[in-house]
Amino acid sequence: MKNITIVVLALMLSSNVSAQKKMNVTFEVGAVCGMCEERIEKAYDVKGIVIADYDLETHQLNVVYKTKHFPNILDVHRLASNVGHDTDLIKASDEVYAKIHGCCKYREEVHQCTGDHEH
Ligand SMILES: [Cu+2]
Repeated sequence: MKNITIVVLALMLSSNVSAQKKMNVTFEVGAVCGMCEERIEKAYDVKGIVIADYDLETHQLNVVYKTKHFPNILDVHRLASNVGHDTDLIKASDEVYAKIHGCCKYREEVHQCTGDHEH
C-alpha cells in the first residue's frame, strides 16, 4: 500500500514538472504613442507569449511567457528591441530605430506627433 502511494506521488510530481511553466514579468519599454503600443504588442503576438500588455503611461510592458519557448529572459526583451523599442535590458539598434515612424521617435525630446498621424 505504501509503495502505491509513493508511485502516485511520483506521478503527480513528474506531471507537474513536465507541465509548461509560465513566467510573469514586467519591464520598461520606450514608446510615445498608440502606434508604438500597437507595434510592441504585435511583436509579442508569437508562440510562447501568453499575454503582452503595454501601458503607455507607465511605459511598462507586462508579459506572461512560457519558459519552454523563452528559456532566456533576454529573448523576451529582444522581441521589443527587434521592432525598434528599447527595453531596460536591451537597446534597439540604431538601424531599426531609424525605420520606425517619425512620431514614434521616443528617444527624442520633441515629437512631431499631434495624435492625428498617418499610419
Ligand atoms: Cu509611436
